Amino acid sequence: MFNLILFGPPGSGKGTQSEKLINKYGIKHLSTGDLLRSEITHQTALGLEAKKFMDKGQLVPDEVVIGMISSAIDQNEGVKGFLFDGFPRTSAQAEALDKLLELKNAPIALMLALEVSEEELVKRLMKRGETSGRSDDTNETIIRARITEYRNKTAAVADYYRQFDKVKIVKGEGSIEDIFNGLCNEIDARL
Ligand code: B4P
Repeated sequence: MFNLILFGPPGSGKGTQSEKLINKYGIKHLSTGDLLRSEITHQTALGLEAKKFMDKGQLVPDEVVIGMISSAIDQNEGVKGFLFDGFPRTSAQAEALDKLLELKNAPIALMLALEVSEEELVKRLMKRGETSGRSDDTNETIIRARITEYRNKTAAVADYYRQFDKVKIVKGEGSIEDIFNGLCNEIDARL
């Protein structure tokens, strides 16, 4: 198995690049943001609980997200690998993911970290808010709260993987194709 993490602040292009990466490498996309939004659409108890946090730009509690990812991994036996998008977002999530993958003898091969300036992030998310229908994209205060959550709780996750020499930083500004090529170069060097 070949397991990757696509990392970066909200709006850094994780969702956008994930689509292209899974097509090229044939691995399974697991986005906690998408999984949570699907729970909200289906009005499950988990979704209703998660929405309270997401609407404020806050992270959903670790136990909720870890349980969700654990069952998604179990439901996808036999895949070539996973592309984790938007997960892990805290050190507790990173440690939990390592334990889950240890059981499958398939550790994380690489974390790709997209780097984008804060002003560009806000601009992209406000623009997406015009059409996405996502309540967390429509208001600049909520967008900035998400970026603050990233700085306070998520950025340190890269340090966790850095100690195992698994982090590669890729410039996340410029054309989608150029950024994609930058990501592929790092992956191909590790394959
Ligand atoms: P996510 O769904 O993960 O959303 P995101 O980080 O906001 O977006 P992403 O990074 O994928 O967007 P993209 O850049 O592709 O999370 C939403 C919420 O769910 C979180 O705030 C949190 O509450 C909760 N959550 C999710 N996972 C969690 C976890 N593990 N633990 C706790 N809570 C969790 O796209 C942004 C825009 O930029 C798009 O419109 C795109 O078209 C545009 N864009 C992309 N690349 C571009 C480029 N190169 N140039 C110009 N525009 C570009």
